[in-house]
Amino acid sequence: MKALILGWVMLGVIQSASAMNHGGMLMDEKGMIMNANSDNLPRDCPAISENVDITIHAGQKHALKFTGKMFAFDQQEWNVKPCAKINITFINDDQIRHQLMIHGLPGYLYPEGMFHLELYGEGQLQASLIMPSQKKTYLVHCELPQHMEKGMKAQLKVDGGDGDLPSIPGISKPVKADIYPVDWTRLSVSVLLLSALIGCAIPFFIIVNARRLKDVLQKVLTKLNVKQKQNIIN
Ligand SMILES: [Cu+2]
Repeated sequence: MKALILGWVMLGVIQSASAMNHGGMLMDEKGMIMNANSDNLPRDCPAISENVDITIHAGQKHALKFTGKMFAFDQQEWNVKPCAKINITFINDDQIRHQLMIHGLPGYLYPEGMFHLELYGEGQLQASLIMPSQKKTYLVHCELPQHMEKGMKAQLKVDGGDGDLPSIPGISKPVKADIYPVDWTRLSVSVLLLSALIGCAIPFFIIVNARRLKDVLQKVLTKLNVKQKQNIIN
């Protein structure tokens, strides 16, 4: 009996160690939730206006529809009413780490103005937040190096938002467009001219030598036929 009680106590210790809760932060071996808020109203909200359930997928496959991008969320924009409570289900479809961060929130409710979900690999997390009443566009992104630049950027609008953020895939133009310059050296110009010349010459050569090519082809086919028959006889 003593051993059983000791086992239960040990299990409790292990579980509490693997899922730690430090103030507004919840952490385990799969991921992390920071600054979730499902109860506290922003100062400018007399009540929650609506409950919105949003599922957000993150992963490389969602970037396939955007040229030159490598990572993306499955959607790039969400729109909610002022004082909406958003219940987010964050699903990472990749084997690599992704985050879902929302910036620009009021600091007295969300430390550093930030709501943060993170998954170290495939999996899912759920957390809620309550938006203020202000008509505003919030940045949603993954802050891992190069993930936002490679496409993992979106926007959350409250009351229609106050404009589009730059570089949202499929929505707004990038601040700095990706450029793929050609290095026009003598060699690259020569290769281009030579390729164009060969490309023009090949059809011309085929038309002029059509008969000769036909004869050659027939001879080759005849030889092949003869060889085949010999192989059958042998
Ligand atoms: Cu990411």
